[in-house]
Amino acid sequence: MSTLLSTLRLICGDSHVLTHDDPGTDLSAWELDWRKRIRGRALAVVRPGNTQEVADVVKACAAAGTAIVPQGGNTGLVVGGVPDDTGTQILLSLGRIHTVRGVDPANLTITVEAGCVLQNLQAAAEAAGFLFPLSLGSEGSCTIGGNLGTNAGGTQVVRYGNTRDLCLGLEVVTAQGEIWHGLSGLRKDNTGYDLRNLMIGSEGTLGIITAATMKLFPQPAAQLTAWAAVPSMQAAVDLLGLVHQRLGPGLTGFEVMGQFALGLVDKHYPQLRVPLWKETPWCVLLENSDSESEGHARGQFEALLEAALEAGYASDAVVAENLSQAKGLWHIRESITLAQAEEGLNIKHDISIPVSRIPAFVAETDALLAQEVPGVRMVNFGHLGDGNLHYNVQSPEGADGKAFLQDFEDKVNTLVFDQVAKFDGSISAEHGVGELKVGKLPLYKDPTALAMMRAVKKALDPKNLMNPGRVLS
Ligand code: FAD
Ligand code: 2HG
Ligand code: ZN
Repeated sequence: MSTLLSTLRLICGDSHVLTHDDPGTDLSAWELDWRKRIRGRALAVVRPGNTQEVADVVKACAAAGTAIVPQGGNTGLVVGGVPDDTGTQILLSLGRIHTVRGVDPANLTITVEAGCVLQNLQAAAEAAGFLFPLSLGSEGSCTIGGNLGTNAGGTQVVRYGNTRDLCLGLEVVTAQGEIWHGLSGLRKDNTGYDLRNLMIGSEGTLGIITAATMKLFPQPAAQLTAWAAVPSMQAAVDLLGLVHQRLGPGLTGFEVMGQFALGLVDKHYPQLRVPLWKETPWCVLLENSDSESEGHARGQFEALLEAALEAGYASDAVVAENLSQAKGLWHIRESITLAQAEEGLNIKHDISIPVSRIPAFVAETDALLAQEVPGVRMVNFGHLGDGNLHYNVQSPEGADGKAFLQDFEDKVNTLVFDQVAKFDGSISAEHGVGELKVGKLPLYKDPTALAMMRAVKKALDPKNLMNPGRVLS
């Protein structure tokens, strides 16, 4: 056994250092990415039990010149959290470090360890009488460390912001194995460079987040959800404007879903009973969180939908009668990713464009793609309230998924990203760069910004051992 592996076993305990040599051990859960695009091979999967063990593991790896890939729930969509295929990298799983360290009700904060599954964090907040608003389709298995690593977005950003906006302080193990004790609950602190925001969204390339202090919010008195059929993307944007005007900060979710995307949910999960989708090119899911009462919320919501129907921004709408119906509607929205995976391999884009320009972007880019890939099927949906579309591309009906990716992935990415640049957008609004977009980033990122990013990486991780080849190549 190598000296490094013996040292890691001493630090974490034999049963928390897993290798391919251990009889009967299957490392697929850590080595295969969620989309089944890439299967890596780790030197070992290492599962430390606390922050000090993480620091000791990082020090041992730094001394051996061995690269580390941090991993939370392995739900990332850009191949950022699995090892490469060399068999030389350590996959560092945060899964055992998952305690809720404490709630400070007066400060409206919760301090939690990185491996805490998002759903468990939401539940801990609720048990303390608060709301932790980050919400993603993967919340049953993604971790707050991964959410911070990717600066995850989700369905409540329009009101509460991204993960970055929800974080006040971090505990981090640096690339040298030092511990930065930055678990501040302060909302104001101007004592120099913002290291917290540098770490958030760095996808494990600058250090390992081991714990975080996150913001809590009062629970709304009532929450109402509506599902509306809208005649065009422009109508969806107009509806968004009306909703902002009428609900103000009460608007907590505004999602758009294209007909083909909903058709996939209907095809693969018919029991979910997708409403209205057959009669309309787009549906919108919107949520109103009210601090007064259910009656107030319902009155406001019904008046809003009436105005939307009258203005022609919506052609039909249903309001969930109760929480279980509302959950059902959200479940349909969250099932699009899974339905698309059932349909076969695909090309994902998590782009952002100024909301006002989305209708023109979609019309123009749809037409260009149809020319480039005859028969292409667009799975277009996402967080319209944030100007963030999942502008996904499914192969033509009956095509072989692997051959489609081989022949078209690069062409399609270039076409879409060129359009995104033309419309002043970003090639990643939520999922990050990972490995899948690392080659494209230099083509679309401001060159001065890219040079600053490289300088930061070199300063904090001079040996390039923290998730190498991700974000920056
Ligand atoms: P992982 O996949 O394990 O890792 C992701 C990245 O973060 C990797 O680069 C990894 O190295 C790094 N990382 C992980 N833990 C740490 C740590 N402790 N310190 C430093 N770096 C770390 N994303 C959205 O933004 N919005 C959505 O609405 C959304 N919906 C999704 C729905 C489904 C069904 C699925 C499968 C994914 C969805 N995602 C979404 C993507 C994914 O869930 C998020 O990126 C999530 O934040 C990843 O968390 P994770 O714990 O699974 O991280
Ligand atoms: C979502 O918003 C996720 O559901 C996943 O970000 C998007 O599947 C996708 O492309
Ligand atoms: Zn999303």
